[in-house]
Amino acid sequence: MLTVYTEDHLQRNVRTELYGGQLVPPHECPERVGYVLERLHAVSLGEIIGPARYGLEPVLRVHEPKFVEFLSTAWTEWQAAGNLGEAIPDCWPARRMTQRCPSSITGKLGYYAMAGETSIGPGTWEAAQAAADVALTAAAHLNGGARSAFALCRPPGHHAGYDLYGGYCFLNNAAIAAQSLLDRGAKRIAILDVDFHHGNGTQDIFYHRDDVLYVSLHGDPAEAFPYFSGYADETGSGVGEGYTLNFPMPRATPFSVWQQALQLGLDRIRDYSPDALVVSLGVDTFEHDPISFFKLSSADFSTYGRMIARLNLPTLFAFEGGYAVADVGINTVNVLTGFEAA
Ligand code: OKP
Ligand code: ZN
Repeated sequence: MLTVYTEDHLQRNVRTELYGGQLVPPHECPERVGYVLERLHAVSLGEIIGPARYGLEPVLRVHEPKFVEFLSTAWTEWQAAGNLGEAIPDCWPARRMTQRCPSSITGKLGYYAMAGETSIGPGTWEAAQAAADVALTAAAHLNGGARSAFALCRPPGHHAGYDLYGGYCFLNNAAIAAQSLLDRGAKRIAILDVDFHHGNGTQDIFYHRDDVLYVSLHGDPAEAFPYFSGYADETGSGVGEGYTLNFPMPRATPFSVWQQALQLGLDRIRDYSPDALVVSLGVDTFEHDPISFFKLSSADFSTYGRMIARLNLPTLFAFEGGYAVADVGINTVNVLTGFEAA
C-alpha cells in the first residue's frame, strides 16, 4: 500500500492544550506520526511519497470561504492584537445569542471554534493545508486505479465542519478527499469513521446529502467528546435522510461488541454500493488510550483491517486520532497490514 506523507506536519507544534483546567502539552503531538512512520518502515508496507499541492479549490468544496480565510490569518491577527500566548477562544455564540461573526480575532475564534482545547500557533495553517494535500494526493492515487492508499495526515480532520474547527482539527482531510473523488467522477462515496470520537465535522459536511454515506462508531456523546453530536437518532436530513449512521457505545466497550457494530456498518456500506471507501482511521479505541474508553487490543486492529478489506472497495485510509503515543504506530499499521492480508 502506498503512503502519502510530508514533514510539513511538523509546523503544527503548539505548546498548549486546555485540558483538566490546565494548559498542558498537546495529546495531538508531532511524535505520533514519527511512530507511524517507524512502523511503516518496519513492516515494509510500501512506497512513501510526498503530496502534490492542490491549493484552496478542493478545500473550498467542503469548507466555507470566510472560515478558510479566518484559519489562514488567525495566528497573525492574534499576535497583532498583542496576545502573549497561543490563540484560544473564550466566548461562544451560545443559545439565544446572535450568530453574527465579530471582527475581533478573539470573537472570531469563538465564532468558528466547536471546542476550546485546540490552540492555534505559528505554522498551524500551513500544516493543516499540507494535511489536506496529503489526503488529496492519496485520493488521486485511487483515481489512478489503486486498490488502497494511506494518507498520513496531521493535524487530523474529522471534527472540522463546514465552518468549524476544534477537537485538534482544522480542515476535514477525509471529507476533502471524499469530495475530490466525487468531483473526479465517483457517484457515491462511503466514509467509515473508526476513530473513538464522533466525527461531527464529517457528519456536518455531508448531513443533507445522499452522495456520501457517513458511518461512525464512537463513544456515547452523553459521556464523550464532542458531546453535542453523534447520537443514534442523528440519521441525516432532507435527501440525506438515512445516509448518516451512528453507533454510540458505552464505557469499556470490548472488541466483541465494537466488532458487531462494525459489521452492521459494513453491511450498510455494502448495500449503498459506493465507488470507493474513505476510512477515518483513528486508533484511540485502544485499551490504553489516555483520553478514550474503549478496550481494543493491538491484535484487534489487524482483525478489523481484514473485515474492512472484505468490502472489496478502493479504500483510502486517512489518519485521525490515537494518543497512546508509543502504540499509535503499531495499532495504525496493524489495520493496514490486516487490510492487505485479507
Ligand atoms: C480528536 B480526535 C477528553 C477531552 C477531549 C478533545 C479530544 C479531541 C479528539 N477529556 N478533548 O477525534 O481523536
Ligand atoms: Zn479521536
